[in-house]
Amino acid sequence: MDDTDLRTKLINAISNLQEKPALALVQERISRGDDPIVIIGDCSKGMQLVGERYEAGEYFLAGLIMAGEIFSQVMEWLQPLVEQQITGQASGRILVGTVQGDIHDLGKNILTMLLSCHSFAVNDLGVDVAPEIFCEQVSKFDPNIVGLSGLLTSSYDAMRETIAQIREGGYQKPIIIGGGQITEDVSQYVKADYWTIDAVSGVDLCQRLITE
Ligand code: B12
Repeated sequence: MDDTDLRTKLINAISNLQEKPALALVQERISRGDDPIVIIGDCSKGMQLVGERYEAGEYFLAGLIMAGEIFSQVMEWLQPLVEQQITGQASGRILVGTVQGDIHDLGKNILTMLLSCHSFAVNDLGVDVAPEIFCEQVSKFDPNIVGLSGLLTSSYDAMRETIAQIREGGYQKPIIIGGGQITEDVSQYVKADYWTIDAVSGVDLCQRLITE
C-alpha cells in the first residue's frame, strides 16, 4: 500500500470509529518508520471528522468517547517514539491547563509532551482548571509563558476570565491559547497574545518567545 493510501485509510478508520483497523494501521505505520508526528497529525484529522459527524447528528456522545479511547491508545504507542526523536533546544517554564468547564485533554497532553521533549519545564494543571488556580500557579511557578487549552465554544468565556484574572495579578509575559476551534476572533475576544490550533506550531512559538 502506498503512503497516501495508508494515510487516508487511517484517517477514515478513525472517523468511522473502527478501533481495530485504526490501531492496526497505526502499528503498520510505526513499523514502516513513519514520523510519529505525522501519524498524530493524521489521527487528529480523523478526530476532526468524528467531531463533524457528531455535529451532523450521525454520532452521539458514545462516539466521542470511543474516538477519545482510540486516540489515547495511539498516543500510548507514539509518545515514547516522539520522546526518542526530539532533543532539547530551548528551555523555559510553561504553565498549561484546560480551562474551567472543559475536560478535553488529548491535544493539551500532546502539547505538554512536545514541550517536555524540547526541554521546557512544564507545569500541567490538568482539565477544568478554575481561573483562581491558574493565578495561584502563576505566582508559585513564575512561568515564562502561560498556555490555555479549550475546545468548547463555552470555554472562550472561561479563557477570557482566566486571562483577565492573570493580568490583574500583574503577570506581563505571553499568554497563548490553543484548541481545535480557536480563531483570530476568539483570540481577540479572550485577549490572548498568541493562538494556534496545532501543538507543533505552538512549540515553535514558545521557542521563539523564549529566545527573543
Ligand atoms: C474526543 C472528543 C471528546 C472526548 C474528549 C476526551 C479527552 N480525554 O479529551 C469527550 C467524550 C470527553 C468529549 C466530551 C464532550 N465534547 Co467533545 N470532542 C471530541 C473531538 C471528537 C476530538 C477532540 C480531540 O481530542 N481532538 C484531537 C486533538 C489532538 O486535537 P486538539 O484538542 O484540537 O489539540 C490539538 C491542537 O488544537 C493543539 N492544542 C490543544 N490545546 C492547546 C493549547 C495550547 C496552548 C496550544 C499552543 C496548542 C493546543 O494541540 C493539539 C495537537 O496539535 C472533538 C471534535 C473536534 N473537532 O475537535 C469534539 C468536540 C470538541 N466536543 C464537542 C462537544 C459538544 C462535547 C460535549 C459537550 C458533548 C456532550 N454532549 O457532553 C462534551 C463536553 C465535555 C466537557 N465539559 O468538556 C464539540 C464542541 C462544540 C462546541 N462548539 O462547543 C466538538 C467540537 C465536536 C463537534 N464538532 O460538535 N469530547
